[in-house]
Amino acid sequence: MKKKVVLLALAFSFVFMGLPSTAGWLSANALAAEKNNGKVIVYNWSEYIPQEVLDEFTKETGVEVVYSTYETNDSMYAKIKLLRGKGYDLVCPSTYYLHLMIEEGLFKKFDHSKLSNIVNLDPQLMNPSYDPGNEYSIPYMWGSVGLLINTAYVKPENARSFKDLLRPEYKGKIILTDDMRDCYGMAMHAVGKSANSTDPDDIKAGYEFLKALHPSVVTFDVSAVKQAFISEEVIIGTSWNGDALVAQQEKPELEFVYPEDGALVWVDSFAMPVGAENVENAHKFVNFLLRPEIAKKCQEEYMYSTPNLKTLDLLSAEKRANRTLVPTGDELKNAEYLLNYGGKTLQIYKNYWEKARSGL
Ligand code: N2P
Repeated sequence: MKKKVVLLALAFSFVFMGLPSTAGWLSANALAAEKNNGKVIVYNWSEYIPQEVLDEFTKETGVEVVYSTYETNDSMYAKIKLLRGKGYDLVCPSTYYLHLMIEEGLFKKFDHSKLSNIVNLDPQLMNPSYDPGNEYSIPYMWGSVGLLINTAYVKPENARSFKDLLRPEYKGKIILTDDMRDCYGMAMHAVGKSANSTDPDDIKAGYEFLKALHPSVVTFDVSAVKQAFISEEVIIGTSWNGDALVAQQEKPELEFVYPEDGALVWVDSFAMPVGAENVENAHKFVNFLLRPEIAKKCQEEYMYSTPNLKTLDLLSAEKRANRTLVPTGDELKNAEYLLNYGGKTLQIYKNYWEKARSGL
């Protein structure tokens, strides 16, 4: 950033001194940044791409990034649907919303010939059932919902599964993710059901769990989870693994647990809303994020798992061995991907969720 300011100041001083073209002195990158190559309008999860990376993209390409953020898939979906896919060039839905939005025709296809860095992505995370060939979605980050505990107060053996949240000693000290799929998914696993179940009896069982848990919950939240743990307002609850790792940097006694009853896994992928106007720049932006060293910057800032195999190679041995970040053992044994379960079932979940969240 500082460097950019210095370069601009230099350029201005040349203009004022009436000197001829500065092309010989300025780097190719700086020159590119002076050209206005248009923009790309990105709507993404908050705390997901560092400002430094956005600046670097603009500096290199001259493309302005118009960037805004959301806290949940639900709010992103509501907006894109309302605008009928206009107004944004890229969004970053999780698996199940991606699935739904592809079905609803809200996205347009990527041109893979413009995404040369796609080869860096882990084949295991490519070609999902809901988007064969990744025509509509390019994985950006992946992670899980598990338990976060403060080991100063919670013994790991008393927090092995989501079910343990019901233990009386946690009453008034619990935070839950304020997101229907993540939170309800946790409840479904706690009662031994699939988080993607469409069976009304299963869904009711999940609701009963949430209802029983409600008196113990201090807050439902997505944006202040780290803070709630750091300030010790809560000592146990559900969390995304990235948030857990970032909070841990400040409070080492925090520990992320992959619950025995099964974590919930998501892959967040970039997709182009059907009304996207800056398609060329959207491709440039995604391809830039797929560069190993750029994906590394994003990974290091927010601590989610990267789908970029070349980036994994660049991480320190300590990081690669961190099972919260790179779950390669038993951690994901009973884990489940959240998938779209369709309109009628969604409504049943929503009705129960509204009630459960209000403690009714
Ligand atoms: C980062 C958002 C994590 C995304 N703040 C969870 N799908």
